[in-house]
Amino acid sequence: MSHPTLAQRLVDALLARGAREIFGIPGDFALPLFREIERDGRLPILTLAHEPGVGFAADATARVRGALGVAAVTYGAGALNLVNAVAGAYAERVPLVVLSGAPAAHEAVSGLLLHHQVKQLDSQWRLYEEITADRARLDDLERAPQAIARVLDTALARSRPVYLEIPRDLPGQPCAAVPAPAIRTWDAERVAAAADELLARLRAARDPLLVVGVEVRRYGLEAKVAELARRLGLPVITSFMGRGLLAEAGIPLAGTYLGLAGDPELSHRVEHSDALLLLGVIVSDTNFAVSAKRIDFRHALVAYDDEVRVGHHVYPELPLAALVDALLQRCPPQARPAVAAPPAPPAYPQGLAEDDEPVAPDDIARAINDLFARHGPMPIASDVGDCLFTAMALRPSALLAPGYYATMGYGVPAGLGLQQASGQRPLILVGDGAFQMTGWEIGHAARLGLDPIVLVFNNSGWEMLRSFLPEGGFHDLGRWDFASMAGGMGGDGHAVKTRAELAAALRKALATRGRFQLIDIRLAPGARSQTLQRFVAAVKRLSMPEPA
Ligand code: TPP
Repeated sequence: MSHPTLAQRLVDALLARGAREIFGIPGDFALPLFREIERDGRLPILTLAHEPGVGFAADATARVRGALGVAAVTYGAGALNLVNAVAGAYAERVPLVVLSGAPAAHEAVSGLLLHHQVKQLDSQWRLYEEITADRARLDDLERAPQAIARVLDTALARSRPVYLEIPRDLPGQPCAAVPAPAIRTWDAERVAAAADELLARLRAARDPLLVVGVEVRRYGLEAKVAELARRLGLPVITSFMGRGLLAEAGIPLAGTYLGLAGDPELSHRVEHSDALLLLGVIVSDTNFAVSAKRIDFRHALVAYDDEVRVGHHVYPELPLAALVDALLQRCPPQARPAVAAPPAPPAYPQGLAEDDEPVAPDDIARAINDLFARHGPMPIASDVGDCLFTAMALRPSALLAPGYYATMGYGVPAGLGLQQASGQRPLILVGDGAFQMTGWEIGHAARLGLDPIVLVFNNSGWEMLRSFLPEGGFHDLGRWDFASMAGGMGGDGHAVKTRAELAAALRKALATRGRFQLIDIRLAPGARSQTLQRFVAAVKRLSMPEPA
């Protein structure tokens, strides 16, 4: 029997850490790696058109499963095309593994410039240093198993992307086994002290609230955090980035904190809480800056990035999972009523008037809420633009979106990754501008056995930017007929102008399985969601305050 190869050992290690497929695009430096992985047969390779799509799709699988997502690319042109997606994964805490082919050692010493080389042979390595939590070059078969284990374990422990470079002469070489996934350890006394202090602060508070953020999902803690909220009687709010969290946890959710762009009552509660517990929340401008009264983080109880902060006390190297377990151990299982009245649950718009009026973004929210009411919620992947603000008016359902790093182009490929990882048919919300970036990836849906429903918010321009700077003529994109393109890519297109047409197209799309459905919603010029309008007004107010 032949000895397992480096590629097989890598596949073993990825499988052991939850990866179930690889999204990728090969090139000559990566062909041996692709060949060996395909021969091995355990991790399917799903190819797409363009590396940004590969990165976003793999990122989505990691977000859905709370496990490693994998993107495989070639050296130089491939890996550098992937940089933006990896940067987004870094910013938004996604354990995305980049496998890049690379020149063999003997090629590196030839003295010639190699194709795809930028400045130095290691220019790519140095670029990736900035956007990954750990890296290894697997150029030494003796050391490769330890290096693979270390790098992959770092991705999971820190929930950040990592980078593995594989010289093209080595994937088929024999290699020893990779160590099993590391079990994380922590200082039990430190965890106990942090949990005791947090609980004391929460119990003494007049109006404690819990805000949940992306780490809760990344570390697979949704059920435990929901149980904690129940036991402590804490009202639960999501951050903008954390929208969609706990949607299926069976506890009431008080909505999403959006500062001045959101529900005024909810914003007031959050901003005046005397014990605001932030679990796994990225403390960023999109999550918090658009607020009239900035949250005073000295009084917040913050657990994020392996650190717990209670006032001026900082507990380092303390994983969120350990903290949540310690808090649960200290709280009796019976649920407690909320200390103060929980904020009123948000009123989600519904009941679309199916008439001949032109469609506005809030009508899309209404139509989707009606659909959810009839058929149950569907998971959603959203791009950046008014579609994401519109998503804030949807009933709670799982949502993937780059709400903090805010890269365009995420929605369509992430929707493919979302269906691949969850097995559930998703809705994809995307603007026409973002669709022009990566929308073509939808043409791969049929080959990959996927059939998402894509809603294109077609307003013929970069409307979100236009709302910030109305006079720019450069926002115009012209009217593209996306509905007509769908057929040529293996799906069905529906052009929609009125509310009645929108409702009918959604019903038809839902009833048609096996082909992607694209609803090309021709929005009236200047039509924007209420949330976007409030967001823009708030940003303008805060960045250009009235003179005193
Ligand atoms: N390039 C990338 C990769 N990401 C970005 N966020 C931007 C540029 C800047 N940007 C933010 S929103 C936006 C642009 C260009 C316009 C989005 O247009 P569209 O997708 O049509 O959505 P709309 O704003 O019309 O709702």
